[in-house]
Amino acid sequence: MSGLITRRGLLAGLGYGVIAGTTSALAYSPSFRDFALRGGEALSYRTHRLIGRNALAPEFSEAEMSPVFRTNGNTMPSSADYQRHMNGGFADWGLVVDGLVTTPRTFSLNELRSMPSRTQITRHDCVEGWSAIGKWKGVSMKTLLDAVTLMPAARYIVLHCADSFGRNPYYESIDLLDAFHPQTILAYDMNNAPLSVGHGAPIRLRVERQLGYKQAKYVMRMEAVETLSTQFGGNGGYWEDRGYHWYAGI
Ligand SMILES: Nc1nc2c(c(=O)[nH]1)N[C@H]1C(S)=C(S)[C@@H](COP(=O)(O)O)O[C@H]1N2
Ligand SMILES: [Mo]
Repeated sequence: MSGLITRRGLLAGLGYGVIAGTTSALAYSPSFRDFALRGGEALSYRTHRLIGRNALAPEFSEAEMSPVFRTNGNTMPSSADYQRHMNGGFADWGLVVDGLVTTPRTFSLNELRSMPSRTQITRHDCVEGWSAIGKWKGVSMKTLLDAVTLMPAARYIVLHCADSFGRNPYYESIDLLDAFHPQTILAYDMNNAPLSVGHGAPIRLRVERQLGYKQAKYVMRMEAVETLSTQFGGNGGYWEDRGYHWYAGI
């Protein structure tokens, strides 16, 4: 127990305060934001990986939850497929888990909801300079990956989303340390209610040691891959393909 507290204190001292402070106060300027993210990436990636796979992001109490949690980015995927699922209450929607796995599977929303769940109250930090504390309930990514069995070559999990900016789909990716981290969940509830469309229905990623743009909404498919270089722009995410850093540690 004291070991955990020490590691968490170290994480807070080394990475969290520095980067969270820069992103909230000064990140409005695009050039400073770039600088902050690039400087922060190396520091936090090293810190997280040195401290270990299980260091936890801070969790908060019910009383600390933000009265308003704004939406950002896309808030209504326009594809016909998504609209059809949305209008049907996601009743015949399914999360595809495939790629470098031995038994690819599709999980219905009811299946996801009947699996063991995790609930966490965490702070979301957007590089545009706002934060909010919210409560998330969902299934651990580990539970899903254990159900399909990763092949030895798998190194990253790519999250394919239903929405796009123009012709470019939103997507994200994380490495296996974050994929198996205890706070990495596919959330279907937010603040005690089913996830709204604005916040990413039917499920969205929560990967709590990283910034807002990693928290992929409208996740339709999880693909295990060996390399990110062959996906879309090759940098591991929609924003990463436009210059943001792949490891957005806080
Ligand atoms: N699919 C998808 N996921 C996304 C985005 C998006 O536009 N599309 N925006 C990202 C950004 S920049 C932020 S800050 C958060 C916003 O989540 P919220 O709308 O629940 O506040 O979602 C992230 N995940
Ligand atoms: Mo963001």
